[in-house]
Amino acid sequence: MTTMKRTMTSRGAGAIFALAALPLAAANAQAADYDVGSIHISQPWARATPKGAASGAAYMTITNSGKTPDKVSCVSSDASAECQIHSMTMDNGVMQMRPVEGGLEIKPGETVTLKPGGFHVMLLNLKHPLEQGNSVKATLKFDNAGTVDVDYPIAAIGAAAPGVPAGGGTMMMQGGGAMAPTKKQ
Ligand SMILES: [Cu+2]
Repeated sequence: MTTMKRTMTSRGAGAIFALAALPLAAANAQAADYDVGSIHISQPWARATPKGAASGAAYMTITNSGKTPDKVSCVSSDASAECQIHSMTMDNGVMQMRPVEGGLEIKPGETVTLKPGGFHVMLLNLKHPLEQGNSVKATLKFDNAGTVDVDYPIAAIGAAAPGVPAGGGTMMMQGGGAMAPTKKQ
């Protein structure tokens, strides 16, 4: 499981293309990895949002190779007025999400994956829609490791994973009904 490639793309190259016609477009928006202290962040990505959506979500994998637990919070994002880390749980068949108070803990030696249906970076009060092929930046703060700016390449609306086209029956974030069948992607 440690064959993860460290991919650094030449910045800007992927962002300017309008690759809407290519099903694999999202795979071209390669994500960078980040290291801060003993924290490693891999495969950051975000989901495109429909026009008018109030919020969006971003995801990543965080590994703590240090000896002490760390906690991560989202400080700010260039695309939204507010940024939080949320948990998501199923309560009697209803998806509930709430802010992780005090930050999301990453124990020593632990890897936590933020992904649809689970923990996520919540971008609240979007200033503009998140468009596939662009990227969104967020500043994360780790209590021990410090602060890091992460670029999240934006995948398709409803994508289940980076580079994977939107599939049927994908769970949507809050205000969910907004997922109209769209030809845009
Ligand atoms: Cu949320």
